Amino acid sequence: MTTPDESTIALPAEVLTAVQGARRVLVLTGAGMSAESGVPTFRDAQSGLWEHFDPSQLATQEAWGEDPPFVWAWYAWRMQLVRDVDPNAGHRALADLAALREVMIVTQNVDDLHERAGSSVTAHVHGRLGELRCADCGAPYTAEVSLPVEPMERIDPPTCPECEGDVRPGVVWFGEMLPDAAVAATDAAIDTLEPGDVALVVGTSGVVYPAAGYPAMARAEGATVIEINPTETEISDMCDHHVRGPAAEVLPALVAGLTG
Ligand code: BJW
Repeated sequence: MTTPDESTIALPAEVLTAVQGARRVLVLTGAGMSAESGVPTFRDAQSGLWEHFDPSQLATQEAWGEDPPFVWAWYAWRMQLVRDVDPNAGHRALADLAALREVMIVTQNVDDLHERAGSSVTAHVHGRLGELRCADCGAPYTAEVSLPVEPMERIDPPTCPECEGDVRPGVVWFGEMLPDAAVAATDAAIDTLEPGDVALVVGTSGVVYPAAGYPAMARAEGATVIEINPTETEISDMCDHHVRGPAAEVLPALVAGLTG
């Protein structure tokens, strides 16, 4: 876990002023939010067994259709990895921010680190790793699954007790629709924004739609859009302000600036 060093973060005065003046803060998070917890970002080079595989090809129905045990083994490994890490200082800062402003978190992340830090999440737009369901009949699968201690190349997915289909992770693969409830909750959250409110766009490359369109939707409601990311992204141009630093340092500095 990263220890925040607020002194290294140059928080632009206009960023602090914008958040100070906001009634509501919409927080749109991507994989970079969990990077400092030790969860690799989606477009980072993968390691070990999966280093030769492109995650954007593994996260598809086609990959699952071709080889469910291979895809399940990747997800089982990631479930195990997420279970063993902790929320970072950025997750905790967002939980603290909720005591100061109305905070609505919409995340593309399939982990549960916001919740474990104490935040209530408005929407997981790409689903959740732990919400398993049958790939055939859609029945939720709630039994314990055994997770590998070491990565394994193939693991048979659990079997659905209703129809004997393969059980899959409750995530949204490319080409699949986002969950209706998550889309509705996100639209409703964006609709509540008014001029003077803020959208923090944290740790996303802004390449995957429709999520990459949410910052522009927030801006259309009058919100000031602030990107928090060490590097420039596909959506940097439409953001009002940028803080080029890691989430686990910038977010604690932002909350400290509001309270200090
Ligand atoms: C840090 C940091 C630190 C690092 N601190 N930051 C419009 C135009 C073109 C295409 C489409 C379109 N609309 C829809 C599409 C198709 C497609 C799409 O977007 N394709 C594009 C890639 C071109 N979208 C879909 O298919 C979506 N469905 C859909 O639209 O349904 C309707 C439809 C159906 C059929 C046809 C057409 C439309 C579904 C998208 C599902 C995405 N699913 C995944 C996998 C989830 C499961 C899993 O985890 O395995 O979601 S893909 C993957 O990307 C994952 C992520 O949530 C998502 C976004 O990634 P993210 O979070 O941005 O991570 P990275 O790794 O890309 O970036 C990390 C960032 O963090 C970087 O910028 C770093 O700099 C930064 N960073 N350290 C802060 N410490």
